[in-house]
Amino acid sequence: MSIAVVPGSFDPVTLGHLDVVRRAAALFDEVVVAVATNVAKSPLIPAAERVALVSEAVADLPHVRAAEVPGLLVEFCREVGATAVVKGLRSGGDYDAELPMAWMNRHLGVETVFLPADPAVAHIASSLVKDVARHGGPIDDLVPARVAEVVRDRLRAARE
Ligand code: COD
Repeated sequence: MSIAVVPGSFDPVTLGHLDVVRRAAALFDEVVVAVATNVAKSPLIPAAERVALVSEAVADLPHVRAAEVPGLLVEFCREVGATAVVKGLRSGGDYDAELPMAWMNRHLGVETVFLPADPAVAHIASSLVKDVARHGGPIDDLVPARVAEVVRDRLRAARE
């Protein structure tokens, strides 16, 4: 049985992330979407809610689930029995950022599989979704409907 982990901050989960999750789900018997907290970023949405939003977005895929990664990604991979990490690449910039992590994760025992972003969603980044929403722009075709609602609510609460 092949198991893969698709990790990210998912703050918020976007249609770009979900495209990678669906394509990973076609390649592996089981996929665990690992919601981590990137120490370099301070999240808009708490981890437990990000897990709930991802779970809702992948509810139609029976062999995909979401969970929070409390610490080291490779430790989490071992716990769930995953032999691969799957990541999406939108650009050379993503590649430059991802390659050192892939090398380190391989050193620690888990290989990385890169999937090129679908050009239809390659422009979507969580940071840009928040920026567009922060300035009152439309995000409904960038994230699932429930996620758009949560992002707007969280930004409104942060302003008050
Ligand atoms: N299309 C395709 N792929 C996309 C798109 C899109 N539109 N948007 C984002 N992606 C890809 C990104 O390239 C990335 O691969 C992935 O989706 C997740 O993106 P983010 O922005 O949600 O998440 P990051 O980059 O902040 O996540 C970093 C991790 C949390 C994965 C990393 O910090 C980590 O592994 N942390 C756990 C602790 C650990 O093990 N550290 C050591 C790592 S070597």
